[in-house]
Amino acid sequence: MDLQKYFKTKKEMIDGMLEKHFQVPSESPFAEIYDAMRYTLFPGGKRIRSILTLAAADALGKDNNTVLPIACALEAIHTYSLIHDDLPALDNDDTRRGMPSNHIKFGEDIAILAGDGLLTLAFEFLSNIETQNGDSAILLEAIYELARAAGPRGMVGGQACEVRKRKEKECELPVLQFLHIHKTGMLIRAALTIPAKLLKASNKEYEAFKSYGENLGLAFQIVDDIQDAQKGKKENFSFPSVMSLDECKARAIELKDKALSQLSIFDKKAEPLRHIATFVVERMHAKNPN
Ligand code: GRG
Repeated sequence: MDLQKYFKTKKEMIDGMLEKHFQVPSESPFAEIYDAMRYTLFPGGKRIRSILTLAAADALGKDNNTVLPIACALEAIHTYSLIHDDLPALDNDDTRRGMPSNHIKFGEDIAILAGDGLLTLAFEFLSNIETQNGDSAILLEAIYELARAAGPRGMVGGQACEVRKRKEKECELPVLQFLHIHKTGMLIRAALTIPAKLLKASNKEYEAFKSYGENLGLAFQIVDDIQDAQKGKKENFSFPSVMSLDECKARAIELKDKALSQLSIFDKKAEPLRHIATFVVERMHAKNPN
């Protein structure tokens, strides 16, 4: 299949829906906070989490429109995490995707609020979904899943552990894995499990998505670390700081293969998910990755 074409089509759907949520007239009292949120949301990055959500719906043979609010919620949370992560109190990064970071452009005060706004909007998008047959119990489960993945026992918890560990300077592999499974992996896993919940996947399908997401999430972080190391960036809390680059690459491939094996219960409708796993890991060979 043509994965680039698939990405383009899905990105257009996601961006189209996000645009609808992020329009506000310039004379509105909320224009500034919307400007700040839009600044990091558009054009955005790879949209990998939201595309995974649409690919999960495809694998189940379900309509993408039903899960588009989940896709938007994930992009909103991911964008908030990047804005807050760049702040002086955390990573203190002046640039993001080759542009001034949000706080450099809008100031720390508005950048903090832009992150808060995006996080809150994510739950607005999800709770506003119209469920088939008015099944609000399923919607509640989906909202719970997102809160759990993004919160203090998920992404925020992983980040908090990393902040604490950074003060200790050293980090061994099991601790590093724990941090990244939470910081990066939980949101990627949620990109699969939330649509599974909402689309009433079977237990077997849900578990397969969950494991695919966990393995892919960790592979994604290892590949990100490999790319940073290849650009000459030496990070203490990265996989190349505890393993050789060859060992990191072998581990990423092993995780990808594990992710792929979870998809054996699905038919060819899961081809996009299979190709995405390969794409994520092959990026470690790219000369100019984005
Ligand atoms: C709650 C402040 C806070 C942070 C949570 C996710 C996170 C922790 C911080 C973001 C910074 C970071 C580099 C995290 C590692 C995960 C990762 C590789 C993020 C980049 O995701 P991509 O590659 O980004 O999907 P694009 O630019 O494509 O959207």
